[in-house]
Amino acid sequence: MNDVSRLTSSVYSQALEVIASVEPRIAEATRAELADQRSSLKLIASENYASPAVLMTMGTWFSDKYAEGTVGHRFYAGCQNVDTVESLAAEHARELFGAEYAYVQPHSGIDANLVAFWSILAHRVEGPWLERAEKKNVNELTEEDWEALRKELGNQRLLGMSLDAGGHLTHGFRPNISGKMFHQQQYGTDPATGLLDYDAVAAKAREFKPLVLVAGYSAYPRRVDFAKMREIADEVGATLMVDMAHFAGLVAGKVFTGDEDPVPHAHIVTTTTHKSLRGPRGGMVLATEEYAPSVDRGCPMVLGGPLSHVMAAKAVAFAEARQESFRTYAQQVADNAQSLAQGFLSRGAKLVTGGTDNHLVLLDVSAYGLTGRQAESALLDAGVVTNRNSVPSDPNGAWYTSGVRLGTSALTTRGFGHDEFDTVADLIVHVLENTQPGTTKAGGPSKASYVLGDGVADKVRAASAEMLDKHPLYPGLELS
Ligand code: DSN
Repeated sequence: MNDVSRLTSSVYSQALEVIASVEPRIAEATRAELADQRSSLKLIASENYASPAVLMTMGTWFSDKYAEGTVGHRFYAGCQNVDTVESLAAEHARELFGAEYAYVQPHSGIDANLVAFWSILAHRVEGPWLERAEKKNVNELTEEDWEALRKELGNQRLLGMSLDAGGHLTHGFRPNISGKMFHQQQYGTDPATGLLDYDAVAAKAREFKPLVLVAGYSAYPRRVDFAKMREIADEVGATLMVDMAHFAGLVAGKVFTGDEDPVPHAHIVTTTTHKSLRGPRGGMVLATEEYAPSVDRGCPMVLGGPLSHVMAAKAVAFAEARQESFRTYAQQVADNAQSLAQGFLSRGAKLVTGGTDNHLVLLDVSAYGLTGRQAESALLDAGVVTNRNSVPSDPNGAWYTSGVRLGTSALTTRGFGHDEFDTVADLIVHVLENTQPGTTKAGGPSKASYVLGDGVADKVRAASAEMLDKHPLYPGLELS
């Protein structure tokens, strides 16, 4: 055991004792979570394992400090240390991504997207409206002015990728606030290939003329040409907003460069910090100087007080991501996704778009006669943690779905490589080939229940354990 593992073991063991002295069940659940994460194949494409340094940074007294506002301009006294933390996190983020401006306060990806939407509305709609009305700020508005401004703000257009094509809820999906606050339209993918069709996106944008064009995805297994998306945005006068939550680690690690790097092309880029980027749970907005002043007003306009302890952990994670070893990691994430995809294809599985060139694959489980929900549950029984996901034009909707999404970020952190991911594909296919759809209580076909063949779960768990033991999670961390 090296010094860091010894210290980590000692810190966590003692911390759990302190927690147990107040609420032992939480200490127990924390131990159980570590055991579960250690003993399962974590393939959820939006999850990872943050380093002990990142995790520990979140457990401090920075949690107790209110700091609404921005660096040097707070609504509370005593924010000198939070200012240090937020400045460092933003500096690391700007350097890591080559961004003009970084806003590290958002608590999640959805919060980051809300900040971005509000910033675009403030910069493109509210500001010019106030100028036209010859008002300096909203304090000068009469009730009639407010009504007129609300109409203007509430009638803006957003074009984003549809959820079943791989977009995110916040990209204009009707049930989400983004699909209600904006007059929205969605672009999909080519029905024959499952790939983005830039000409079709451009045609839709020309006809719809959105204020906001959203690019980015949470379940599209391919790279995006952001230079092309910017051309489309410029042609129709839209602001290009890219949600890179899923692939931020591949951007930071320079796997996606040039036209595949959103930062030089988009006006605003949003992300989470905990997926492929491997930081604490949280969000972030990167922007051009032009949008910086409106983004900077995110809190308290849209966000509650920043989580200072999490901003500190973001700074630590970004410092890690600036190391050469993170580039090696990011490349391995992409290479492993290739291995996983090839592993499936060579065993006759059906993948949306026929493969991947990022960190995720989308497996169409209808080929096994299953819904995504049945497949997800059967895989979990066998210790394989995934999440069900819609496939394009999914006949089973967003709840039952026909797909399972799998990502390589987490197991790559544990050290899995080509051979292990080929075995992972083999184990998953084995589970799916040995799972039958169940029936409802009334005897009809069920979209949820399933029957997993005898001995399948044990066999898969045993094969997984061999690989997981070779690549331990938090090596050397032993809780007393
Ligand atoms: N929860 C994230 C994901 O799994 O992709 C996005 O909301």
